[in-house]
Amino acid sequence: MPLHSGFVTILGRPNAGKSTLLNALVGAKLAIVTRKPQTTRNRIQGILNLPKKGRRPAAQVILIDTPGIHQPDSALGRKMMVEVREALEGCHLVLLIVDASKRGADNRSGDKNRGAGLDEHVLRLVKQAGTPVFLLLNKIDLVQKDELLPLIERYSKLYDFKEIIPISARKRDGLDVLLDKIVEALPAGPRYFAEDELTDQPARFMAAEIIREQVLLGTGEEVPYSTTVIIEQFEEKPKLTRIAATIYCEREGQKAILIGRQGQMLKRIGTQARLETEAMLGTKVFLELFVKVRAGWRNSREFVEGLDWRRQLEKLVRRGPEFKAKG
Ligand SMILES: Nc1nc2c(ncn2[C@@H]2O[C@H](COP(=O)(O)OP(=O)(O)OP(=O)(O)O)[C@@H](O)[C@H]2O)c(=O)[nH]1
Ligand SMILES: [Mg+2]
Repeated sequence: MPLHSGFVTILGRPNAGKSTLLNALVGAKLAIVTRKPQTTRNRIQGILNLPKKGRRPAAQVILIDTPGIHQPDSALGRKMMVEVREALEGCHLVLLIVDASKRGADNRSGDKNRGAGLDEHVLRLVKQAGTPVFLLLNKIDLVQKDELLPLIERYSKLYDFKEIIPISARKRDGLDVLLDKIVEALPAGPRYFAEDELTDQPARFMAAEIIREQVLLGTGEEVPYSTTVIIEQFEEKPKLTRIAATIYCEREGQKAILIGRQGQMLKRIGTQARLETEAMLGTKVFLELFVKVRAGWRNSREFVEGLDWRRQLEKLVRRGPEFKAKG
């Protein structure tokens, strides 16, 4: 039986559970997850190699996690939506995920960015993609069983979904069925990535995300949304990785919060991020953190573009030979 393969884009409103699903399917923490909406800011690929199982052929599934669909009001938001559209380009299948535990998931309450919508905005994106769509009703661990059928019925009227599958990404419920259906829906195709590859994200960028996750977990109000992390130094030796990173925020008051009384907050962020990075890399990590204010960075297109790790990587590669030539 030929290998089935293809690109599968996970799409949905902020906080629906897209990143949780990516991590659960791949079996590794590739994307950060928090309770705050708009946690994910760029597309993240996770590569899943599946052996043949009964009638299911062997498969390579490339999952793409995306930022939550919202109406952008900043350069950062617009960039996030570009990431969504790019993830949809040329994909073979869309997994549209909604938070089924939210009442009135197709509500028109006026809160555009809230939770589990399946409104015109989302459906328009899906239609543009022009691929088959699975609707995933997530967080069913929070839903009464007898509420599910009416929900499925209501959703099935909104669009010609290829499948409607109730899941709990967090409890890994329904994921086997989902995987079988994904493989079935994908065409026979090549192996796009080597079998030992888990993601296209460089460790350098994942380290920045781990720090950002700790900022999101540790702070409230507008600080999480005004913060970004840039890795200044990333030096990998067999036993020790040296990382220096800057946390950017937009105002002095936010900087004070990030540093905390006697540096307590920054210390906590640093310790937690270091432990996680050590687990990810399998080396000791020496992590140095700085906090800087960059007023209005979210509205600077240039700054936001500079955050794109694909661009950062291009720059590093371009710089590489030059350094060697000098050295
Ligand atoms: N109870 C329950 N909670 C879930 C489930 N899946 C995700 N969550 C929680 O929902 C919150 C958001 O999850 P994420 O995976 O970050 O959601 P996301 O869609 O990636 O969100 P953005 O990146 O902000 O767009 C987290 O607190 C998750 O733990 C689920 O199946 N059940
Ligand atoms: Mg996410």
